[in-house]
Amino acid sequence: MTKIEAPVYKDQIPGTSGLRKKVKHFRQPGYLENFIQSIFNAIAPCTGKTLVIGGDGRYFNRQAIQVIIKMAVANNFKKLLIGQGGILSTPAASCVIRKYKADGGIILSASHNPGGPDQDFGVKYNTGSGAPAPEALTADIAKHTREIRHYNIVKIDDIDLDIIASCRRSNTQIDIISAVDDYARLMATLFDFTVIRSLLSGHSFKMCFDAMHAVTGDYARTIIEQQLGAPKGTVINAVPLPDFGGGHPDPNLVYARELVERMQAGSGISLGAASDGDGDRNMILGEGFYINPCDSLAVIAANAQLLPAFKSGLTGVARSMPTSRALDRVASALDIDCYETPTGWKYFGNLLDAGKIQICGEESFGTGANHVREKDGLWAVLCWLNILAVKGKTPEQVMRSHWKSYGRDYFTRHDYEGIDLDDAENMFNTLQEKLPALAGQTFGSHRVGQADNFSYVDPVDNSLSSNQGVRLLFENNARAVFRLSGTGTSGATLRIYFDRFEHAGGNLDLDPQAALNSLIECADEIAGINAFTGRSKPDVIT
Ligand code: VG1
Ligand code: CO
Repeated sequence: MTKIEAPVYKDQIPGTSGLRKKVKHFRQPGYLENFIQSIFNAIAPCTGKTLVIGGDGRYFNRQAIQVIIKMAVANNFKKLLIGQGGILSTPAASCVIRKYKADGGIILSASHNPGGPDQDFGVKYNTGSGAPAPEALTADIAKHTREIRHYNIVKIDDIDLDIIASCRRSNTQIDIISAVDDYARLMATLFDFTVIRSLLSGHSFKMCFDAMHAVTGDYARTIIEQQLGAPKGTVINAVPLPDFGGGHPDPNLVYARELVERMQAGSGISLGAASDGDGDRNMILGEGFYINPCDSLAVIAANAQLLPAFKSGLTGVARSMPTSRALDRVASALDIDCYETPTGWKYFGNLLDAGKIQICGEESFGTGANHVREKDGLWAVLCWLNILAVKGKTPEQVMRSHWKSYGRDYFTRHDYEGIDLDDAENMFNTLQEKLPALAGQTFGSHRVGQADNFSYVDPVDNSLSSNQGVRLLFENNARAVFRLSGTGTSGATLRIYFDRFEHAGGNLDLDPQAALNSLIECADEIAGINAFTGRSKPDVIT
């Protein structure tokens, strides 16, 4: 074992979902190594522990895994479970950690961010429950990165990641396992595969799943085509590529354009779905019909009793704060608890572990449940398939009848990407200063009822997370929420979320941008987006 002196990097601070930087940044001498050793130092002692390792297959995935293996051996881990080819989708990694009772896992992914030599890479640590490291642990890892003196590594040949086999190096057993099998088996226990199979193999129902050249390719082919009998070719862009084919593996209306085009009205394709770089996000489309993730979450919760996994009902659900309150309406109809958490999956972990919730989600195309501790793209698609198969309806019919019973929460998110960090900070500071005086003021047709910066006290461990987004709550029950992204790697990304409720008897057929237009204008007036950033319109609207 060699101890190598570690240069200290001051920017190894995990964001919303792990440490994300450009590949070039990760390739600085000792950069990856220092962060990995800091994880190991934070969870020490490593002796006797089992670690899961896998990634989304993006550029630098394989090299990084070889480094992590050598460091894990040097740090005396008992066992490593590594996805074949270095691949594990984020939900599959969570599944494997739980199934084999590993002590934790390292997932290599920058999720929906592009990949390639000039693009993004990321590292995240999940705990023994399979959940993303909670805030206290990520803070401890960051502290170790500033105090690190050396890292441990062994000099051994690279391990063959492509063949399922076991080997031993020093005290460490290294198992290369199937990336797909455990996850696929778990899915089969959660859904009625028989009813989905008859839907997919019939002639009246066609679907298209866009893997966006990212990690879900193999998972979707195995489950949707091989096990559920959908015709070959149902999964498109199914081969994972290190640069995701040059695309942006983010399943939304802007970046999943190929799917959106295939799903135009008249296409005859009943269900369209896409997943992101690491397989934890999902977008659901009907024929010529977009389903907002907030609504998708609400539909899944409302129909949970149709899914074998939730036959005995739900006790609670949760959503991130900026996610629309469509879920809350379902929870109140079901008379179950509904929690509001900060953005990021790590905040759901305690609620899931404590059995307080079974289903949860975020507006950012993330939906999941208690079967793993990550959001799960393919799981959400299987939920829809199962619900559609039982109901014998199209996605649009299911969505419209949901709105007819619960009303509709119009929602949109506007992203301003790559803005100057100082501009973003100035805008936020000014907005923050204005907050105390905003209540009672009227902007256009909207009167501010409450204006604050969201903080969250975890109901399980009482930990406090503050500064989780500026909320403007209007008296007509509309909201505007402002956050800065914690996953970007260049400049700042400003996210502004808008939502308002339209009751079941109101106009349910508006275009969300039109339905929210006056709110959008009012938010700009209050925050001065254009004045501070110089931008007149968002880069991405979802
Ligand atoms: C974004 C989303 C957030 C999500 C996170 C990780 O974070 O808004 O809801 O949990 O990405 O998703 P931010 O800080 O950029 O807004 V993934 O699929 O990138 O792991
Ligand atoms: Co992701």
